[in-house]
Amino acid sequence: MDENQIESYNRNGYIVIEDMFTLEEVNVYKNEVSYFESKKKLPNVICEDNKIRSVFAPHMHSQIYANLYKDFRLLNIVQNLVKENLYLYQYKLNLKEPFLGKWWEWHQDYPYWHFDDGVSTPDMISAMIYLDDAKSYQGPLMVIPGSQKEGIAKFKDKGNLDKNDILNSLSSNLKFTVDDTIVKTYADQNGIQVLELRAGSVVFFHPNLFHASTGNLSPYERDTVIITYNSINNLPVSENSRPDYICSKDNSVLTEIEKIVL
Ligand SMILES: O=C(O)CCC(=O)C(=O)O
Repeated sequence: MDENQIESYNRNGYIVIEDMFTLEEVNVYKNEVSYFESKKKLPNVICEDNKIRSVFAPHMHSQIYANLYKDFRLLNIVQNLVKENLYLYQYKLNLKEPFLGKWWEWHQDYPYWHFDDGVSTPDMISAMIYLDDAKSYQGPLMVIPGSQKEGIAKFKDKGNLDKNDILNSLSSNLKFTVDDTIVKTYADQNGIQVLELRAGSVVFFHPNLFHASTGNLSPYERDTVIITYNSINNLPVSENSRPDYICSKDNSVLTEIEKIVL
């Protein structure tokens, strides 16, 4: 990473590295997704309308995913941005089925990690790897540049949605979403970027960045992997800690794998 890329991440709250993974690599990760189709009963496989929305901790079931989060290309960038020793905090596949895949409302990730898990600073970063070419009609990630500077933004009133129910952070009705007026203020100021990217591209984003995505009404899949890294000096402290597959208890410091044998 050069200084300009680091400055761009600090200003915008995200950076895109196009074609970081080759199509050959992406095909391996994509094929592995089908392993979870028959695993819908597992607690870490989250379904909506009987379709898989997210698979948490895929590395606990798949050697292929167990290698991916240590890939030197990912760790190199994350290390340059967070500047601390890192461990794997959260890992998931977000699968948006053709015709049915549901949206993600405007939200920040950090409130979940702060309030549910007791993480005290946003010294974290997520890497979203596209496993499909994603056009606007498939519901790719949308971001509002610079919105991470708001810190934890005022939440939208979600009526009596139970904030203690962990499932309310996993479905399309999210418990912590950003207040509409704040979203509009930032969108008016900085615009909304729709990240239409090729498979193999990666978005690195800050935990306080406002982001969202629309449903997938297209006949094409929109599969992604999201890996969240945390600083080893920022371990969560919560009395009601969430399951390991959502908030990893394994805080071994990550070291890079140079060449992953697929
Ligand atoms: O998959 C997406 O489009 C957005 C996912 C997201 O925002 C999240 O998992 O927090």
